[in-house]
Amino acid sequence: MARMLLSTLVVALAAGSIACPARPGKVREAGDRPNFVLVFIDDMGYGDIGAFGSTDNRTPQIDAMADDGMKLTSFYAHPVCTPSRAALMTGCYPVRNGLQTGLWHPVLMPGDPQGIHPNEITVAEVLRQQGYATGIIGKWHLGDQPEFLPTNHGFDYYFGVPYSNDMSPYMPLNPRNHPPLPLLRNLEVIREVPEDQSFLTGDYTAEALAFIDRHKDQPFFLYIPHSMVHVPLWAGEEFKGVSTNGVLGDCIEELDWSVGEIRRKLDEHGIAKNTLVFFTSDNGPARGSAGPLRGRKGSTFEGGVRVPTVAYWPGTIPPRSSYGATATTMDILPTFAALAGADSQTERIDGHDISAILKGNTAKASPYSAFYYYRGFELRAVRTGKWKLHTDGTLYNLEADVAESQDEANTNPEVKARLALLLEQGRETIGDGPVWPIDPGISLPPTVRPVGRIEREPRLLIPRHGAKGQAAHEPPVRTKTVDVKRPPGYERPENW
Ligand SMILES: [Ca+2]
Repeated sequence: MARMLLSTLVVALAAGSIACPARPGKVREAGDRPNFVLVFIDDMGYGDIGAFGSTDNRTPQIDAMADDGMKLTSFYAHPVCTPSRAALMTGCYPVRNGLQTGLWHPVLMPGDPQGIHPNEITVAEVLRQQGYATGIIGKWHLGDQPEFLPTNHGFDYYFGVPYSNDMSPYMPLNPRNHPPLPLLRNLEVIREVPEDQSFLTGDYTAEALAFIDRHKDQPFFLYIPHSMVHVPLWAGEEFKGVSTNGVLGDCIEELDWSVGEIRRKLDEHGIAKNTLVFFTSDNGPARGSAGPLRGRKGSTFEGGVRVPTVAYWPGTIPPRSSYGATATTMDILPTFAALAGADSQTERIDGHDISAILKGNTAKASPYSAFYYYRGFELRAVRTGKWKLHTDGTLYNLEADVAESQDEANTNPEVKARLALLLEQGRETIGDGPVWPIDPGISLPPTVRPVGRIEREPRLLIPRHGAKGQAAHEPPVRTKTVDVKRPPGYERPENW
């Protein structure tokens, strides 16, 4: 039945003809399917909030939510923005949907001809099919051509910056000649984001609260992928200088305020008990703290991918609870789908329904017999239980040594052999290749579904300014969409 529903959805999407289901305006009752608010911070490290040990940043609202809900302490994302968001939206390893990198960079760039394929099924599409109102306020980063934008992938409403906030003309040197940073409402550019981005978190929060106001009487899914704390860091006027940790601390205090406002709004409407609030980050820290973990953003050490995660649903998630086994952003789709009454567990999904864990069964073992760490298309490590084997042969016991400092490969050869077998299975069933699969001569395994790719010349959302400041100068983004050579400025970054 679910398979049929999903294949019908695929056909409808491929035809570009999916219609919004009718939504009754009845008053919500206890026991109704829950609303979902998914707060996704950019580049927030494992050690950046008080509930996960930060003494640099004050986060009383998020900490209170953790006290009143559940901390997930081995919760994984992926090393950088685009693959991480692809996994979150589709419940799959990003290598499956071709979004393990952008075409010319570890993430999608403005005017990239690639993006999320129309046949991919997003959590928003699954929930909309169940009658949910679906909104995204913030950073999308799964393609900026119209076919790839959120309102063509299951979201009724979009407000935000479609990719990273450093893809602007104001970054030092701007080596890639980025066009002005656009702010969108649905498919329309409503303004150019100036160098000063201090309004962003405040405007996102206001939009999120207004979305809740509009949809409080029906099931809704509100996805809030904040642009902060990706650089450049800009705190709102009321938060400038409030922290003892510089502008990063100011931004984190503002995000904490924003989370508190969401919670206050749910209380105001009396829908807190009908709403699962899920707070996490898209990858490890760029500027912040990974706490006790080794590695940072971009790395497949724990610090690159293990993210601070809190789930809050009063009356359903037990207060002061904690889950320490492996769970991941890929679980969001199947978990939300299950709670909304849809069955999405098909061969397309790598994630698992963790709703029983969230409801208090925290003694439950991880649903992952193996979790795989990828950098771009390259398989770098596997975790099962407490053990993690890197492809360089180093083995770590994450329960005893979360910092991955003591290689135990020599003392545990049987464990190493068992995990090496899991790596082989991952290579066969998910894939493995170079970090940059676009390099000429590389063919992808059949496990990789096609990435979305437009055939025409891509367009920038805002025409690039001319070199001497004249408006509306838009040279072609590239000369040939099928040419895989990187344009100048898109060289492989160091350490990739
Ligand atoms: Ca990020």
